[in-house]
Amino acid sequence: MSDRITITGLEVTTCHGVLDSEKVEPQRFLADIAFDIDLRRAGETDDLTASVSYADVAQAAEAILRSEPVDLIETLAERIAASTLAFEGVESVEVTIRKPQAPAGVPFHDPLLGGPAVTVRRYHDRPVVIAAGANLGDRQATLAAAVNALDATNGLTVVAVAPFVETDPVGGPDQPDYLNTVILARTRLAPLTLLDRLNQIEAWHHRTREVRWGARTLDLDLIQVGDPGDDSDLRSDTARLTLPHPRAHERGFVLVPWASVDPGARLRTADGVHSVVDLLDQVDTTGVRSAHS
Ligand code: PH2
Ligand code: MG
Ligand code: MG
Repeated sequence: MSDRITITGLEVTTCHGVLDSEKVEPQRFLADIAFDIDLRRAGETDDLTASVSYADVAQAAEAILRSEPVDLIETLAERIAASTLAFEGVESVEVTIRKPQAPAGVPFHDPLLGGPAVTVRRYHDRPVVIAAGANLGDRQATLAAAVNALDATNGLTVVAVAPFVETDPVGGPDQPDYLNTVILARTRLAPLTLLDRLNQIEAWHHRTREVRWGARTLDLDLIQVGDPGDDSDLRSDTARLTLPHPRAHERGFVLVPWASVDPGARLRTADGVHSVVDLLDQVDTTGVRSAHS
């Protein structure tokens, strides 16, 4: 992501430091925060909810600088980085903490911006599960191309791809059989940025959306972002994105390939976190066959 919001020169005078004298003599601490976030939608819609308010990020950082004294500016940088990354949409962050009046036993030329500083860079690295399906055109070639396009995405790395399965169509009008798979990846991208990318790859394959659940050259669905095993999975219920996917737990064409590529996988449903293998026991999988290619 090449978009970025920068907050420079947040200043708090307080008592962080290793030395006893620093715990009683306040000195200046300066924070610079730069975070990467997809700003296209905010720029197009003029809507703050499509971005992150720099005021909220700055005030959270100020509160960290003002809280109980700590020994290290590393600790301040780490805490501010974590606080900034927790804002929805932020993909990565760089935090610099300066301590221009630090008692380092040497003279510093510039009393405002001289002295020591630490910089930390932190980014999300979340597991993501993507379901892919195709039932028009060269399904095999389309799914393979989609996997390549995903792996070529900046900020996303494909980890594993389930063996393709041939499946009876579920719902919708009369239509050809599907080829389905599940792709495991890791990403620093925010879910909506990922969704835009999935839609872009679908569009490259001439995906159209006339009929709900109708035949399609390529369908890429976000199933889960983060890990429900440690409660780090993202939950979303907006017009554009529901996470985890609201129907994944009842779809053999998602659960079968997912369990085959990750037998330990877990999925959150309305009544809690379940192993995908257990969910598979509850669904009819007679329409799911291995695809011999
Ligand atoms: N996708 C749908 C609706 N029905 N059926 C199968 N077998 N495979 C799919 O990928 C599929 C479906 C809507 O996305
Ligand atoms: Mg779908
Ligand atoms: Mg879809």
